[in-house]
Formats: sequence, structure tokens, C-alpha cells
Amino acid sequence: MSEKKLRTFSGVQPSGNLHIGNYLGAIRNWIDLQNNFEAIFCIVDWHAITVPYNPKELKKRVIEIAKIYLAAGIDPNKSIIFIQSQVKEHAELAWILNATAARVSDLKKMTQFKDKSLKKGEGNASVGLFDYPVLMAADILLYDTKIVPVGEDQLQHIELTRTLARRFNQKFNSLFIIPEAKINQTSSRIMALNNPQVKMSKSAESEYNYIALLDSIEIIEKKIRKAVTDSGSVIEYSDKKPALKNLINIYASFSDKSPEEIVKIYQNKGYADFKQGLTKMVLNFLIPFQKKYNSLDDEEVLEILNAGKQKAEYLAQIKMEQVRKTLGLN
Ligand code: AQP
Repeated sequence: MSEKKLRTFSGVQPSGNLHIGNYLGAIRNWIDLQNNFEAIFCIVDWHAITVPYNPKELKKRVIEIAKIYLAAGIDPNKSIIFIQSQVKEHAELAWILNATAARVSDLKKMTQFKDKSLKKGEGNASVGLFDYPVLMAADILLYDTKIVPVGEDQLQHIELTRTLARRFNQKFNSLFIIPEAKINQTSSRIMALNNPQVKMSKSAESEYNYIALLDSIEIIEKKIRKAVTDSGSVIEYSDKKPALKNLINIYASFSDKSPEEIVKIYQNKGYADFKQGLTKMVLNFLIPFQKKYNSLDDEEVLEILNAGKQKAEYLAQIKMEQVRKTLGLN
């Protein structure tokens, strides 16, 4: 008899142009995991509506993200790929966790809420943005997830998920598995090209913040050329040169070379040579990736998402039946 595999779950919000940070920090790590775990990858559209958005654009982006998952190597024969809003149990469990396990004081500690509400002020942010981590906890706990592959910015949310699961288990019944985050050291936090103090982000105001996975060759060349560098001209991997360190991390992530090897290659060369080398590494990955992306057919992608919905819904309904029964809600 085959052993039951542990489960892995992760997702991306359709909230802008997916960038190499999303790929290196999260999606790339999913590819290997799908071989050893029961893998579930979600397009978390309910998260994306917590900030102002355009409905038509959202619909387009959901398909775009599904295609990105597939082009990156997520195999629908091995993994479940689906859209969050199609499985209503996510919202049901989020409400239940809100009511039974989450505290206002937990959510007030979340740095992502503070960062994201900074522009308009906390008082003007949506309640959904404030409560986002509880919905994320529901996404994860609904599927008995053990491993959550994410970038560093999500670690605090995973910690909260663990707290909510423990609280619920202690208060009622041990229904939830306590999940663990999995991050990749060199690429867990890719910084913005135009400011190494902030992370690369798809909702950034300037498109020079990120390299989108679907940017054209010309745009990618231009963005890397314009990427900020530190003063001086020596290629060093050091915290004193955060912009260069970030670019070396990107180079290392797209090559089989360590930061030390990269520094050696460019030790007698300047920033311009290094940037040319970096552009080559990024394009070596993105050109075939985009070719695969462009070859995917919308109808087939919709079929994959529909099949994924059926499978995810089946699992979610079993879990929610247990939760409802435990809480006297059935
Ligand atoms: N800069 C990054 N470096 C490494 N990993 C990153 N991730 C995001 N930015 C970086 C990881 O990508 C996954 C999907 O992210 P998300 O869609 O949940 O949203 P986010 O974390 O808030 O990322 P963005 O790109 O900054 O989106 P917006 O601007 O919409 O908020 C996650 O695993 C995340 O850690």
C-alpha cells in the first residue's frame, strides 16, 4: 500500500504583473514539491479585491496567472490548480476563524497591512485588507496543508496561521494540521530594481520596480540597464552594496553559480559588463518561458481550472463538514 503523501499549498494574487520575485520566491519552488507532495496551487482572487481593482482586468489576470503556473512547470496531472473564489468554503472557514480564533490584536501586528495601508491611511483601508491573513489561514488550513512555499514577506502570515490553528484545536477539536513555511534562502526576498530598500512588488507605482515575467526583451534590457547600483565600480557581494547584492542574487538564482563565483567572473569588469551578463541570464529563462506561455490555449486552461475546482471543492467540503460538526453548525 502506498504511503499517504503530505500536502503542500500556495497561491498568488492576480493583483498586477507577476514578476521574477514571485517566480523565484514562490512559484519556482512549487515545481519540485509537486513531485513529493500532494500539491494544490491556487489563484487567490478574493485576496486581490481587498484593494481597489478593475473587474475586467481581474478576470484577465486570473487566466494569465494560470498560464504562468503552467508555463513555469506546474503539471495539472500532478497538482490541483484552481481559482479561490470558486470554492466557497474558503470564505466560510475564514469567517469561522475570524469568529473563533483570530483576535484584533493579532491582525494589528501584521506588517503587510501596515505597509499596504500606508498610502491612504489605515482608516481608509478595507476591512478585507485588514482581515487578509485570516483568509490566507483558511486557504491553508482547509486542505490539511503541511508545507507552504512562500517568499519571506509571507512568513508573518504563516506564523499567524499556525497560531489560529493551535487556538482552534485547543478550544474545540484537533482538526487542523499545523503548517510550516518553506522559503528559499537566496531568493526569498528579491528587492526592487529601482530601490533596494523595498521588495519587488507587482503593485508598485513604477514599472522600473520589477521585471515582469511577461515583459518584452527590450523592456527587460532597459529595466536592467536602468536598475540602480551602488556608488563605486567594484563588483562586490556585500550588505554595504544592497542594490548590487540584489542583482547578484537574481543572477545567482537564474544561473547555476553562487554569488562568490559571480563576483569572481566580474572582478576586473565594471557594472555595465555585469548588467549585460545578468540580462543574458534573465533572458535565458524568460524567452523559453514566454514561448511556452504563448503556446497555451485559453479554453484548455479553463478546463484545467474547472477540473482543479472539482478536486479542491471535494477536499474542502470534507474538511468543512468536520468543522461545522465540531462547532454545532451542521
Ligand atoms: N519580492 C519578492 N521576493 C520573493 N518572493 C516574493 N513574493 C512576492 N514578492 C516577492 C512571493 O510571491 C508569492 C505571491 O505573492 P502574492 O501575490 O501573495 O502577493 P505579495 O506577497 O503581496 O507580492 P507582491 O508581488 O508584492 O504583490 P502585491 O504588490 O499585489 O502585494 C508569495 O509567496 C510571496 O511571498
